[in-house]
Amino acid sequence: MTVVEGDITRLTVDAIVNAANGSLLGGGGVDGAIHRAAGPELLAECRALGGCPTGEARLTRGHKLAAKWVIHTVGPVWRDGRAGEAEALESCYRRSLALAREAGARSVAFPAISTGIYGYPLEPATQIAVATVKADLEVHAQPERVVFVAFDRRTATVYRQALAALDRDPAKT
Ligand code: AR6
Repeated sequence: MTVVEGDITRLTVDAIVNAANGSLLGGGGVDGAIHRAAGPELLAECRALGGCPTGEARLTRGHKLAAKWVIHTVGPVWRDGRAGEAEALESCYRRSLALAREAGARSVAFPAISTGIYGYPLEPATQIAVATVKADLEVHAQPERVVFVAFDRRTATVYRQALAALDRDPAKT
């Protein structure tokens, strides 16, 4: 697991994860950036999927992206933390990794799902991201590489601290 600061659409990995909405028909944030970079064929492929429930994920091709696959997952909208947000967010990471594996993706890049427009507080969302991915990688041989893509400095710092804490005290998560 590594942290990269930048634009997920520029990464050369087998699969990138999109923080989508339930319609899968595009939106703002990272979703908008991925659709712009992949081209209109991505939207056409998404239309045929008929949407995706919160906490689940769907696979498409990457079209004009360097990544071969896009895994669209629908994170929870933050309400008060007692509406199942944590379970839904954990499920996004687990379902995305399972789809990546089915597709044979050896490297996967995740944005900080739900922490933008959907308002999930960054620190707890980051804990869920790193702990869920770590647990998955411990029991599966693939993917071999997971990159957390931070779009801004603060997000990168929080991710780096969370990974460093895992290294210091692996039993905690
Ligand atoms: N590369 C990497 N990360 C990015 C990029 C990028 N190009 N652009 C934004 N981020 P958000 P959400 C970061 O709002 O909270 C859409 O309209 C961003 O800074 O993209 O899950 C969908 O259609 C933040 O850290 O996703 C949904 O309606 C993180 O990606 C809704 O937004 C997630 O922010 C989903 O909201």
